[in-house]
Amino acid sequence: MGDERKNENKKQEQLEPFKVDDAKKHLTTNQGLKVTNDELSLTAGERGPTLMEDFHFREKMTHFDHERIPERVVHARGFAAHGHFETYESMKDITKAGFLQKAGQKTPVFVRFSTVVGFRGSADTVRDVRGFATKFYTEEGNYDLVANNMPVFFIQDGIKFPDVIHALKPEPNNEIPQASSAHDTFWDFVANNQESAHQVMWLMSDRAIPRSFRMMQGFGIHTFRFVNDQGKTHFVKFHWIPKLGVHSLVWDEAQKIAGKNPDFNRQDLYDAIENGDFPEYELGVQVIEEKDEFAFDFDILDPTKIWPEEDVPIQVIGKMTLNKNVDNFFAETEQVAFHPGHVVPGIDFTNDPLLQGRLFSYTDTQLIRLGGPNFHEIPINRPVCPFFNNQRDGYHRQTINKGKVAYHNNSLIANTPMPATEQQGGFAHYQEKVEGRVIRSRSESFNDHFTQPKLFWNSMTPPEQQHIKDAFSFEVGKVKDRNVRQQVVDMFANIEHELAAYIAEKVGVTVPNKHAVDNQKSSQALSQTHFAFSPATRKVGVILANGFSDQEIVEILDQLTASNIQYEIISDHQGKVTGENGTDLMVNHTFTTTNAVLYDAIYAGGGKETNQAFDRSTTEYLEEAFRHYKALGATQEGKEWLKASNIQVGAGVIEEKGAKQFAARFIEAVAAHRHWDRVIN
Ligand code: HDD
Repeated sequence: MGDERKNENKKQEQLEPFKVDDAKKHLTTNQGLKVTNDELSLTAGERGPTLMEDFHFREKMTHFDHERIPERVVHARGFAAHGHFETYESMKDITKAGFLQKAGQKTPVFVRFSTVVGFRGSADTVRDVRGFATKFYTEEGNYDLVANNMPVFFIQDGIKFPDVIHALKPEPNNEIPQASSAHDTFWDFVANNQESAHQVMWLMSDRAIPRSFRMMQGFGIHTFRFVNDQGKTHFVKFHWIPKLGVHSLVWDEAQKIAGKNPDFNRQDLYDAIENGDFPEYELGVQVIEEKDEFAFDFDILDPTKIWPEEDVPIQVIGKMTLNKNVDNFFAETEQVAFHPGHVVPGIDFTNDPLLQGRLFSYTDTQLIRLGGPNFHEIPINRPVCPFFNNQRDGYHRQTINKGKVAYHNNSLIANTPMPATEQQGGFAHYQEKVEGRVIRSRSESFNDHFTQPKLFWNSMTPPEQQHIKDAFSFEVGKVKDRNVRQQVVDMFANIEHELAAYIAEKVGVTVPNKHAVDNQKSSQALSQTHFAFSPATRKVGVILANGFSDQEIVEILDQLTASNIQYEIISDHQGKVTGENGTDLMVNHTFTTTNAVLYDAIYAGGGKETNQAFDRSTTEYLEEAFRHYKALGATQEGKEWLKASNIQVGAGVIEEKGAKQFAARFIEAVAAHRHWDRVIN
């Protein structure tokens, strides 16, 4: 256990010497010279010109002028945290990866979540794929699992990545719209690149508007290989499964949050970690034996396909816990450099043409973004194990390699640093036999673009299907070119006629003939209802006015805390609210500094001292939360507010007598996440 504890903290220990605390120190230049004044430039006379010899001014200004680096070309907006991964049981049988050999083994990790399309300063809650990139700092070098929160991708070949991203990003003539796929070029791309169908179904689903980074899955997407110490390989897909379940916002709410708090998802992750509510994700693998490579009715190398869990079950092999926020956003979150080609012995690639394309792109992008070939020396990117080779020099080199030999082979230092054998931990690429002509062509086995999107559609519950219909209607409805709208509807008629007909009607184009692919199968695991539901770490807005009934409220709030629900007290003024028997509670927000969309549920606790403005704000909060299918609770005067909002009890609207009974039912309603059976007029 001692050793494991040591490993768990190894990255933090490595980062420590790089940290600087400026508090209570003298201000100096970067050369260490103490300065006497930081507010006035050096001038010739009090009203005279600034002097060139003012090195302090020049240094301060030059550094400022160079503070920005290019944002990532995709996944520009992200948020990251530190943590560790714990292996549940030895995976020795199928992989020799060092960090998967022993139960209880711990490996430090750094995870960056992101949106794909928006610029660095865009909103968190846009409809988009989310990145989920994990760097495992293993004893054998860094292993990066550069994943997304959807299990398939838009394209099948890396060479098309610039095309899909150009279509998806803001249009180049006017740079509109920001962080949105709801525009002509994206949907034109979709209709003319039908391999995108499956990912687009996921993008139109609730998965694209996660409630929290803590409540979304991660998928390695590609088929990788596990290799054991006998050299035997298995095909493998990776899954992250959040312990809190998989939950999403509703679209109207997501759009409003983008204005009310564009940092909604990053704030949620930051706060959870600061509160000690460490997010946890289990790592699962799906494994296919090499002999079964062709046993499926899809090509297992095709990144637009999933392996249905009914056919290939997931085996859970470990758990990741995120338990530390970064100390400095730029140094850590912005400078971290992931790469799907960062592998360790025991994990290898396949011929998935998308993966092969990625293997080029990631180093290349860091060279421009981080300004040279030494980005591996930036503290967040360094492996925790030592590294030695004959690479030298380049911008911002930190390592001071001693000696005069920087080549191989040599005799001066006994031909070192020397390659390792596999037994010594050297990485040997899997010796796959390959042959073929040099061609630009794709296997026919990649050509079925509609059977699996239909499986996804079949697997959705009715509310999830309705959300997909609405999302398509919104997005395609934003497309100005009628011809593109028609092409999209015609394309999705290949998957589900009911869906296509619905969109056609909404976006004003012709309903296509029925010609959907024939697939009746469904997979329960694709629906978000398949995952955990829990009240833990949910956020409840509690509306109180002066004169609330002390005893009841205090008991209910205690019950919320006991279920690890976070609550904030909302009133019409800051400071405190006082109960009828003199209990003071601190107000967290006024009606104007927060908003109903920022909570999972609203509890109208009551209070006697209200006025018309108070009542109007309360009604707005309750109606908004009701429209977004959230749990609502009311006690005492709160019941009057509910009545004034014309909200009926039932379907997640709780009005129970007695603090204990109320709290129990309300907490249950919060855990349910949303109440889809509610009728909204
Ligand atoms: Fe990528 C970043 C995930 C296909 C090229 N990608 C990036 C990030 C994630 C992914 C999570 C952000 C990493 C971070 O937080 O710093 N990308 C994926 C997944 C893909 C995928 C799951 C499909 C399975 N990507 C993909 C292709 C290419 C790229 C096909 C190019 C051929 N991706 C990049 C990039 C980025 C990147 C341009 C931009 C910033 C970076 O690499 O570091 O190289």
